[in-house]
Amino acid sequence: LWLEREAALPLPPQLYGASRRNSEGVDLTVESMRAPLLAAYETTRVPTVPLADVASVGDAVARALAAGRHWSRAPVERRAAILRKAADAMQTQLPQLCALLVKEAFKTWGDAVSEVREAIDFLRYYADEAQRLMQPLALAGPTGESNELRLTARGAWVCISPWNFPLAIFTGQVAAALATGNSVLAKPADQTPAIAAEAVRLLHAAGVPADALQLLHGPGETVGAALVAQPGIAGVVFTGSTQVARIIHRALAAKDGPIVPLIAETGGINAMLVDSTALPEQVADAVVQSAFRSAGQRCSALRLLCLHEGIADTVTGMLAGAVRELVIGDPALLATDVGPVIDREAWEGIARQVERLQRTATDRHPGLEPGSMPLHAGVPMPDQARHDGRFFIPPQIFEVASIAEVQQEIFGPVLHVVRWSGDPAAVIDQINALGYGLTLGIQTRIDSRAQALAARAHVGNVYVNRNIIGAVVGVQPFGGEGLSGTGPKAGGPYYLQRFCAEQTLTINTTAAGGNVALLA
Ligand code: UN1
Repeated sequence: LWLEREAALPLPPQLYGASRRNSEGVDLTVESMRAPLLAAYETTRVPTVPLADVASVGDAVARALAAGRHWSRAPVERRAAILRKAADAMQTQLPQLCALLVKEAFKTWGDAVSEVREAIDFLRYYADEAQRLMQPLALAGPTGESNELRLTARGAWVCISPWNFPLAIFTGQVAAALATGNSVLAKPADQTPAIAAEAVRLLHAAGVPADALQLLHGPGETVGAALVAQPGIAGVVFTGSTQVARIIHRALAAKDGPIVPLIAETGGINAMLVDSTALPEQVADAVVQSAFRSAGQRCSALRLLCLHEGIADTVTGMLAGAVRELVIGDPALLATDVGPVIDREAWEGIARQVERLQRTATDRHPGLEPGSMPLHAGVPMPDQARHDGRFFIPPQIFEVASIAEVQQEIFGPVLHVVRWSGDPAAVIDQINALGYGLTLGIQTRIDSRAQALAARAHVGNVYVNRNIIGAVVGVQPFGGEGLSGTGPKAGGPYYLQRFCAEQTLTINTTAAGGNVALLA
């Protein structure tokens, strides 16, 4: 019926992922760099990074403030040139940085290459953006006055970054603060300090003064908390869980002194709505990429697939087949699709959630063994999932009865599926009611429907007829609403403004003002 009323979108060209893989299933982007990547893997070691001394955090802030006074006075062109030089160094070091990401963060090679490129993009984009934004803006005023608006640095920023993009998000936060003339106290995730230390080394070598960018490695509960409690800091930028963002927000609110802004990018229960006009192969490909790539350890990852009942059996059948094809294992092997999750703690948390979902599914379908319920695709959860100190979760798909049942973000390769019929706008309302608002996928061949549903959704990033991960810097600025964060969007044209103070300068150009000009 819809197709009678509305012009259907043309069929897209042949599917995404497939064209990037050769006949052995190897990612072609990575394949073209096989020799330098593997050579770097042989020679790269993961260095230990010293823990910051909590007692000296105050001194670090004082040094950052002093260094920031010089750094902020440097012309923006000079700061931008330094960031571009660091980007060039990352480009040259791409194989070594990738190898470090594979060894320290268990990234697959495909994810590692994408991540280094994203870090480079952040450096270059914020360099360009700072040059654009930090030019004084002349504003119209009454005759006899000149008015301009300018952005200035705020001071010392605390940058707290996650292990899941330990180079790209780390570099993005730091580059945004530095480009705008701020100094930085960077606290990377405990699990991934070495790649952060390497980024800092490259930035220092490119010309960022040592005290203007300091790395303070250590647990959030001690080093992170001490940094946030410092009276002298100008702002905090954080990517991580909603729960930790709340802890930081409360800590900042409880302090005396200036009101300190928080930029937080947090989690999501990201959904994909699929209507009956969608192309099943395209849906299956987008779902596999979005839910299981990076072992589901992206805040953008797909958690909730909402399938129209007319297409649900076809899509779930394809998904079950596609998931069986995924190669799970050592991320250092080029053909691996899904590597381990980050550590034992993460594994235990996800495993507990998977057991709960298995129990619920077995209750709903009495007589079924765990691992054999209708929509439980993938390898059953192994009792002993530890290999070589690595912790694997095979991709999991569970059917649930309603959207409201999915209340918690599971940060791993676990997908919930729900069937719907009737009005798709009501489905969007239920997704909105979850309170998160990061990414949303819409799969439909009705253009006007995609537009209307996107407008109804309270989310930061909507993707139509494609996967919902891998936002590109400067092209798909990334960040969400509600429980998913404060905005502004990273890699977008409004991001840097939040790192700046605004100042207007009004000069009387008549009478005394004119005399001042004459005397000068
Ligand atoms: C995160 O996982 O914390 O679009 C955010 C993407 C990435 C997500 C990064 N930019 O997949």
